Amino acid sequence: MARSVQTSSNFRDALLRHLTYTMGKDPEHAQPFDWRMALSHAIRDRIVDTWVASTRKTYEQDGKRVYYLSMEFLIGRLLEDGIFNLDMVEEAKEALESFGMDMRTILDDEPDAALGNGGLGRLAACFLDSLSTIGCPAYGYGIRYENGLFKQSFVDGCQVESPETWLQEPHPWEFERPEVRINIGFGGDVHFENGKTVWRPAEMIQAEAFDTPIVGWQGRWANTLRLWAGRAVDPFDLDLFNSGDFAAASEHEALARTISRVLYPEDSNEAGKELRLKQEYFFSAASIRDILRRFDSQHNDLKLLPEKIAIQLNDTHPAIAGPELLRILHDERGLSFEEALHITHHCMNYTNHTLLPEALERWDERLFGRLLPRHLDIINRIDDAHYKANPHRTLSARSDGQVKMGELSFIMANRVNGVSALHTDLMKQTVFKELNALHPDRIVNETNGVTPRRWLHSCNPALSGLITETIGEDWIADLEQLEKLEPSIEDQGWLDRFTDVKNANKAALCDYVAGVHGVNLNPEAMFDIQIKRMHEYKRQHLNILETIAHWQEIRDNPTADWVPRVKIFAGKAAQGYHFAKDIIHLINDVAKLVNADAATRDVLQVIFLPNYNVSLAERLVPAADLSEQISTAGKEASGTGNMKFALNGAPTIGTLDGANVEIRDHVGKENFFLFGMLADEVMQRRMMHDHAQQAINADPRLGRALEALRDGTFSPEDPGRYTHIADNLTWSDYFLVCSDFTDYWRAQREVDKAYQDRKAWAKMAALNTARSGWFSSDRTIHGYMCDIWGAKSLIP
Ligand code: 26M
Repeated sequence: MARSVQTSSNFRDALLRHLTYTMGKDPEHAQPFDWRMALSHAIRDRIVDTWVASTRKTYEQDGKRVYYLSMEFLIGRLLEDGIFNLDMVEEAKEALESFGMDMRTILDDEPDAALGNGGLGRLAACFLDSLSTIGCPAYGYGIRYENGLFKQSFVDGCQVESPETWLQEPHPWEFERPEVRINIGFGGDVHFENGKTVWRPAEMIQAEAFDTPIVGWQGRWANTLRLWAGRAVDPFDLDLFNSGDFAAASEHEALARTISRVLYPEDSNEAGKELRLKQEYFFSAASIRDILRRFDSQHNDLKLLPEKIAIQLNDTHPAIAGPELLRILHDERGLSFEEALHITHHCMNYTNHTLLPEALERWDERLFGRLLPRHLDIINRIDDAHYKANPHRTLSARSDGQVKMGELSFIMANRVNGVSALHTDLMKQTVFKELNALHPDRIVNETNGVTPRRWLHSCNPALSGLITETIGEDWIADLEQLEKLEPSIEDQGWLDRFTDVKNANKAALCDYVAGVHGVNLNPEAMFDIQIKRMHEYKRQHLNILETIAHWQEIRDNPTADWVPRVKIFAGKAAQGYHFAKDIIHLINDVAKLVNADAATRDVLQVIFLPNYNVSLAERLVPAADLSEQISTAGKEASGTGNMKFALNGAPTIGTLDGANVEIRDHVGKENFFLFGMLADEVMQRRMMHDHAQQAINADPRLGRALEALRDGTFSPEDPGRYTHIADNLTWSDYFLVCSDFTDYWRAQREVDKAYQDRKAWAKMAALNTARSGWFSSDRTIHGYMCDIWGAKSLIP
């Protein structure tokens, strides 16, 4: 692709030009914000060169295009990403320094684009990076939320949410496309006119496109992320305005804009939110229109559709795209229902990201029918057609007065995939058991991955440098080359440098935590990190209970040879998820007491860092010694944080859940601290009515830790604060915290022992890096291209 070769002085000129003419500032008076904007525009110019060339080539070659539909794209910051992908780190740094500016300060000024909740949204962002690196012609479609995921802060140790406002300052990465506006209908009724079915919506909202170029490694290719924003079709009611009712005149616009106002926080407790369903249809329908418009500009035979496009549904959130495509082909384009269904089926694919029953999307059919009456008819007909071909009652997309988005997606899709080997097996055995029996070839596995550009090269420049010095730089786009590091791991000198890198990353994290939170962490201690959304199945409470028991044991015998640890937590809880919020409060209360305890503070510190997001993860992952991946087996579909830690040289303490299974297979069982029940043992154990009490009776350490929750040790001002957590664990414990506690304790003591032998530990850590190459999202995307999409790279 066109890569303009320019000297640093040219880049310095470009920077100054944008500072002057885009920002209207004199370097003498420019603030970090002005420099960031100038730098972003200068970098963006380079990206646009590639972007235009890629788009042109996509049209010329007319290969298959991939459309990734996702409610969430958790992309984080874009400036650093752009600089690294264009290989312009030194140029950018020098240019800024020539004006007396420090690049780190400028990069850290950028707010995160937090347009996602967690793993699902971050996966979509890694996939965009890999699609562009590979050169697969692809478009991401989603929603341009004005407010991303809420900001988290702590007041007296409790989570407090506040709105996130990333768009309050200008966002330099997007291009508004006022010419791409699509009207989306809601409600109304369905008529028959001249033998045709016509849906007459009662309400219209306009979707306006905003495009962000996503550039791949070395700027060889760039794809488009197109996000839709809500606008009023008729932005201003002139009659009302002329009559003097100014507020009512603009009400229209305000209402339409609410559709893209806020990202719903992942919240399985809250059912049936109408605005959520409207958001889902809004962006799915706009995307389908846009896809068809692009297809029509190059083709005139709808039968070619499955050959020219592949649509990937990122979970069931965009599932309504299936019936929408079918509706347009049948109602508007005049294909027979059967033909429309056939074509739709061969374009659609669906990724499942969770087996948790409470997270499977279902809509009340009255709400659904009120909002999307024609789609409800179509879903009935899809069900009928499926039923006729395969008579079976329990499989329908509509039953019990509900529309079941998982079943609908499965029935519509040509391929359905899970996100790790274990998860895919469990899908076949549980939620999709009967559908899988009917369509045994439909379910495939595509184990998740992470982009090595962001999650090693850019977040851990010191390790990236050491790796490149050792094996050359080809690993960045071909991560399995990391295995070439293995011989060096036998070399003590090399291993010492690997350890130096880790120590420097830990020191940098200590500086950050001291500067921002005023807490001094012990850089000599093992950094033991659990960062992810707060959820009972992820078992942050197992971690803190073990921490409590450990603290109690240290107090019993303060002079023993304890291995110093810093326990680091971060993660957000959904606003309505009270139990998860109470666990945050507990961890903060434990931290307060333990960090103040003179008898233990040299060997044990606990900290919960607020407002976990992508950029905080980029600081924490390179500094970790130990990665906590301790979900109840069978519950974590894959996990992707687990991969980031392994790649950055932090061994895992974990259960055989999700992709942990495959990580352990790759890094070797001697380099992974395994504990806990297996997925089938979990199901067995749960049948025992007194599983928790048995576990408590068998392990005095567990009993004593629970007792400390009950007696107010951590909340003397409010002694009853954590009784309900202790009670929950004693009397119900659905996620089997108690039953796994003893084995977790054992594994933690093995970690201590292993960490004492620093040379052996360094080797284990380095082997984790060397053997994690398979977990690149490039490998995952190649899998999708070959098994699901039938798409090809356009980079020669
Ligand atoms: C639901 C209703 C209303 C609002 C939001 C939601 C919702 C949003 C996101 C529900 C679930 C959502 O995400 C599920 C998710 O993130 N799953 C994770 O997907 C990752 C990528 O495949 C896996 O690695 C994780 O194991 C899995 O938990």
